[in-house]
Amino acid sequence: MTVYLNDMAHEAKKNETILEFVRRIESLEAIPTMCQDDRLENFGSCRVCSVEVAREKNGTTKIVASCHTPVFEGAYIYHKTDKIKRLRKNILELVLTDYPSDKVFPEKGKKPTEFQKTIAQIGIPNVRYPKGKNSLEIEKDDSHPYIKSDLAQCINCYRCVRACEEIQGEMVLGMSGRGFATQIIKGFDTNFDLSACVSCGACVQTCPTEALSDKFTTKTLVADETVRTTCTYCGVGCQLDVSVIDGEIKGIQAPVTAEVNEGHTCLKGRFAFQFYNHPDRLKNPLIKKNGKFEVVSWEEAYDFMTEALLRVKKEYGADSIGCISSSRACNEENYLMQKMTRVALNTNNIDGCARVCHAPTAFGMQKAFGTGAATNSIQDMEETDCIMLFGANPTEAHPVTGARIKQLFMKGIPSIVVDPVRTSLAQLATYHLQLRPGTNVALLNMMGHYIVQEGLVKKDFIQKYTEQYDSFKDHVSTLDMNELELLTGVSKELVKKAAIAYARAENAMEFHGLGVTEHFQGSKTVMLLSNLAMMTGNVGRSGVGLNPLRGQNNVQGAADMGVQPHQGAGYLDVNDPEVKAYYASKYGISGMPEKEGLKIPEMLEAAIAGKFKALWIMGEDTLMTDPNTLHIRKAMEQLDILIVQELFMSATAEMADVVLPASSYFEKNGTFTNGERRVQRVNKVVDPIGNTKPDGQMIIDMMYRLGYEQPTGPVYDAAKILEEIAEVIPFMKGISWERLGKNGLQWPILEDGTDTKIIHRDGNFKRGKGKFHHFDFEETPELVEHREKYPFILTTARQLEHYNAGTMTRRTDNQELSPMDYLEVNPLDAADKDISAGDSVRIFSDRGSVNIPVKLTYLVKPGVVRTTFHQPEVFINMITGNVGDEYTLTPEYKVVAVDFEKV
Ligand SMILES: Nc1nc2c(c(=O)[nH]1)N[C@H]1C(S)=C(S)[C@@H](COP(=O)(O)OP(=O)(O)OC[C@H]3O[C@@H](n4cnc5c(=O)[nH]c(N)nc54)[C@H](O)[C@@H]3O)O[C@H]1N2
Ligand SMILES: Nc1nc2c(c(=O)[nH]1)N[C@H]1C(S)=C(S)[C@@H](COP(=O)(O)OP(=O)(O)OC[C@H]3O[C@@H](n4cnc5c(=O)[nH]c(N)nc54)[C@H](O)[C@@H]3O)O[C@H]1N2
Ligand SMILES: [Mo]
Repeated sequence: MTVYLNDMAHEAKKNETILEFVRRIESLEAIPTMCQDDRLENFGSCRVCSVEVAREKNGTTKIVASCHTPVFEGAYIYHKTDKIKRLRKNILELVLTDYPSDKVFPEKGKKPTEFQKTIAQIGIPNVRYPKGKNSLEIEKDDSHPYIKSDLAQCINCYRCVRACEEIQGEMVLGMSGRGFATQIIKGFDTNFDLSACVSCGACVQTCPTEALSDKFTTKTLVADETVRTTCTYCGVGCQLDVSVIDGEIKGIQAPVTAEVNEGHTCLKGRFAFQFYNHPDRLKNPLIKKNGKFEVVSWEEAYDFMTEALLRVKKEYGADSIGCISSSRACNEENYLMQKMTRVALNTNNIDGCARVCHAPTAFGMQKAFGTGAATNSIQDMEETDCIMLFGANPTEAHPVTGARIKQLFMKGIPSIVVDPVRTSLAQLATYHLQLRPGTNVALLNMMGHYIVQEGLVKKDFIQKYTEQYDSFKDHVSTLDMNELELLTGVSKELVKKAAIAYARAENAMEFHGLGVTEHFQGSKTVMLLSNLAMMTGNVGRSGVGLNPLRGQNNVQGAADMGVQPHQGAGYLDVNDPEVKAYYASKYGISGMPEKEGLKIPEMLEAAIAGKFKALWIMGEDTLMTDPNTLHIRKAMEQLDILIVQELFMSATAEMADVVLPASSYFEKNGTFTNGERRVQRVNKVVDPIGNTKPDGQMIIDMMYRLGYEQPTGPVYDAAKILEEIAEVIPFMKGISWERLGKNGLQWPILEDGTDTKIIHRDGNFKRGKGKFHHFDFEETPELVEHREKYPFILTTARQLEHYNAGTMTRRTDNQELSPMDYLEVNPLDAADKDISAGDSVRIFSDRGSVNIPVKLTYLVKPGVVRTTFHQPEVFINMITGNVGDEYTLTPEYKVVAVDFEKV
């Protein structure tokens, strides 16, 4: 359509606002704004962006707010007439009446705020009115460890209120009062610390003044440098802009151009960076001598390790050595770790955190579809008509994705949450199926049964693209719904309604988490979730699919790189002779290890049996996070040598013979792969702390000592290693450091660099045909054996403020926000046991007991208790058990038979 800007004809886009149009044609500064933020709904309240518009040349003009007025055919727009300039100045004058006069200009040595830029753009008016709001006493709020408010600087633009609601989906901020007393309030007009604020900082980032700011004053910092990198915490993979002054990190903002997080991030990404130069950081290599750690040189540490590893290899064989790689470290480092294990130590004993996490997802989805990764992208959410969230709690664990899901739930999209806990998303969902922990298979069989019964299956899709449907159908059709209703504890009518909602939706999307995988029947559950998608044709286009919310920042990547004992880089089967020959030729060696390797629990068992002697752990706090601590400790004590690469003296590092100090992700280059297969750059922000080295460097150093010359040379260079990865991994042929650019690429990445948003498109399953499986529900041995004596079910999960072992988040102000793990108990159970809020209990299982403070809540049903596993003061894994998924041995952290008593 043709639109005229100052009488010049231009092509305008459909649905464009006048503001967008003028900014596109002229420049971002063409029209000043105050209440406008591209990420928020247009608001049109401040009128600073006003322009004159006429329907014809020289026609009568009307003044409109350009931010919320769409362009129209033949519009004549004038954006810098005298009338408009006067109007803007008058508005600004009124705003400045209520604004501190000493904040009109930027402070010395600071960047101007957005509002200060707007003032400069419009020109400072002469303020003729008496002081309004600012004649009142307005207190500053310093109660929160990260976020501050100084509402004297508030210009009532509502951006924070809208960001809180529209981006984060919280309604913590609001506006209250009238006239001069109008002001932003938190919660029921408390300070931040007592409000329900989730500390995401969206309000701080959007606030155009310093009415809301963070304690690092990130917005107005004049940084020497701002480096874009990828967050180290969860699998969402947020992009961060990190500001550096004098070689120190001073603040973090979320870039609005990031495809993954679009200018948003959670409190961990934005604020929890103080761990990186915490005094506790390990700075030198350590060797334990006579039970005490001594600082040694890198040479001494390497010599000691080389000697010990070669000795163990000679005495007990290569398979008595094993390595645990790190999903916190980069792809390049994980690639090197598995390569070193296989080519220099000559064993397939390499494993990683997926073992205790999403291994059943990889296994189950490979069985059903052929690929063990998310079928779709997070962005697809915008195109779905139904969301099923199965055993995942993304508002705590994947907060940026969680916030997006929350927006859709609040807008009323048909939604199903399957979770024994009434999570914040369960509270908003259309259907919450609050099952007994451990009964996923039974519940999914019910859903399958009802979808068949209601005739809602997509016969065409099933016939063309899948196999084994009939046996699945026959199986679920004969099941007794009354029996399963009793087992799961969810009314069959409710399950039926949810199943129908899922099956009837044009496009339905599944997201799942550890509530699926960390179970005795974890892999089976994944296969049944795959069935649900296939039987309703929900695979292979946008807005559908099976989307595991992968956990660690680089757990997807670690697996892609070959960090598992049965598959090498790119998931090729290490038992296959052709694959062996392929890797041997790529790695330039004569042959690959003979046998498939051991999984972590098998390594530990073998250690206890005296057959496994050397364990090398990179970035995992196995003692704290693997189940049944005493069992792990016993295994570690049997080792001849335990090597740990760490940032901190973790519980595991305490057990080690050699501790190597690693550089954190701020201090090195590489890539992380997020849960939607997107490989993104990790860019070095600051120099390595102390005498630390990137993990990749340590591994290369050791490769040489163990007799293997890494072809990319003795210096860890992420871009070069990425070239080697492109050579080895078939689905990464086209990857390169340059091509990754700012927003990364989603694999498969073709030779020409094209990436892939959706896999198994149009029924083209990676394995050929999608495969149906069917299973009966089976009670976990944990309950069968122990429930008489320990009648409660403990389920363990995570909380927003802390990350896994807590080594990092506990060394930030997040510890102030959340100082403890709590046991959540239903008040009815508490009453039975004479326990009140604030009490501590001793909780015990067949493995041991720990003390923990109690929180009373109706979010768990009677008979179920829940806690998190972040605080070593509690050390909850002392009581978790050894039952694991039948196929992958992933521990059943989600069902532990326990009892508890007041202490
Ligand atoms: N803040 C924070 N974020 C994190 C992490 C962290 O430690 N802290 N860790 C990261 C890691 S490693 C991972 S893997 C992800 C995990 O992220 P999620 O998969 O969301 O993990 P959890 O919170 O452990 O468990 C998810 C849900 O499963 C439910 N559940 C328990 N038992 C059952 C069951 O039998 N059936 C069903 N349907 N549901 C059940 C729990 O109640 C819980 O709400 O988070 C990542 N993000
Ligand atoms: N009870 C219970 N236990 C659980 C779970 C549960 O739900 N319940 N969840 C399980 C799951 S899903 C997971 S993934 C595991 C996670 O367990 P871990 O992998 O042990 O947890 P993290 O805290 O992520 O630990 C990683 C370690 O790496 C270090 N680190 C960080 N960055 C780097 C780096 O660049 N290099 C090196 N060398 N080290 C680095 C950190 O200091 C930290 O100590 O926990 C499992 N444990
Ligand atoms: Mo995980």
